[in-house]
Amino acid sequence: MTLRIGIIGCGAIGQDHARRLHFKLQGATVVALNDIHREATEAFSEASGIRARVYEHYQDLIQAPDVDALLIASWGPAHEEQVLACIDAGKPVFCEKPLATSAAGGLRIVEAEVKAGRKLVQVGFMRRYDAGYRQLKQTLQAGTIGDALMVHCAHRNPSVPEMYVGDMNITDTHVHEIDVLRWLLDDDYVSCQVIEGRKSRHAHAGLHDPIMVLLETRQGIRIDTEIFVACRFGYDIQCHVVGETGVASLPEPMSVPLRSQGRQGGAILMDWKMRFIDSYDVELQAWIDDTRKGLVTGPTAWDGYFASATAEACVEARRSKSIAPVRIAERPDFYARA
Ligand code: ISE
Repeated sequence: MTLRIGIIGCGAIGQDHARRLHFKLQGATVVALNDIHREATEAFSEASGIRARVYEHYQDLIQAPDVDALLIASWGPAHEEQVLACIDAGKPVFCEKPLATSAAGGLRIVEAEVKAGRKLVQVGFMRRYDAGYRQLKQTLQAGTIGDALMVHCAHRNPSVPEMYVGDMNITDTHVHEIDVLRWLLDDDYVSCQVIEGRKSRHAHAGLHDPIMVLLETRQGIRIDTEIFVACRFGYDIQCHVVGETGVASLPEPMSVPLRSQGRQGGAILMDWKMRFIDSYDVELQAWIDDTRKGLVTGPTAWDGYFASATAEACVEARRSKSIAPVRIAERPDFYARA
């Protein structure tokens, strides 16, 4: 059975996913689209060759009898309501991060899913599907560097749009480290702190950039992450795990090492969509395969809630300029770790 998918939110990433699902991956077809910009979506539907039906209201798209599963790539504040509507309709849904923009919103989704009695939600934390992070996790699991003690990370973007302001460096950007490090270390967070660095002259008015976020895990592992979204030089993701007997690092993306014009080096990616492009394919193929079997094996609603609650604690820590506890509700058995 080919999985018939409806997509809510057809901006840049929604369009990329639509093409990926429809033309590149196996076992799925895109049959329905919805976006607040209806005309642009109709134009995309035609120009891309997908030729899916465009719905004015996402509620109608979710209810459509020929839509088996949903992918949500609308803007973050709309996610909670849309995911809840999918659960209500009993349809599997892949939701881009963040699952919800507040801890309370994430918890409402968790509660709705538990009530529905089966897992329907997967969250788009694609770094878990990245070959480099997977190799790093295998290295840690093999015990090659002993137990992890500290982790040093950097999440650098060359620039961000004007609409990226306030705490988005936590809720939109650092949320990736929040999820992937929890998965990598198989641990949960207990406290956090945010330190603002000297402000770069390239940061726009509504944003303090760079910042440093410190997390402490239940096992006492300390994590520092530099988030620098106007770094100008490239899209640069670093992760170095310090263990008892060694350091294991996230592999750099492949690029041709150059010796040329009196210099030695290689290119650095500029576009974040390219850095994890392969992991999007692996992630969505796994989601299609799982959904056809009625399973969710990727990041769950619980993981999405955990990320939103941790991000919220970081925002609180930033406001209070102090170390804030990461307060998490009791995990329902439904989401017990394997
Ligand atoms: C964007 O939404 C992402 O998901 C990227 O991975 C991140 O690097 C960027 O800062 C976000 O705005």
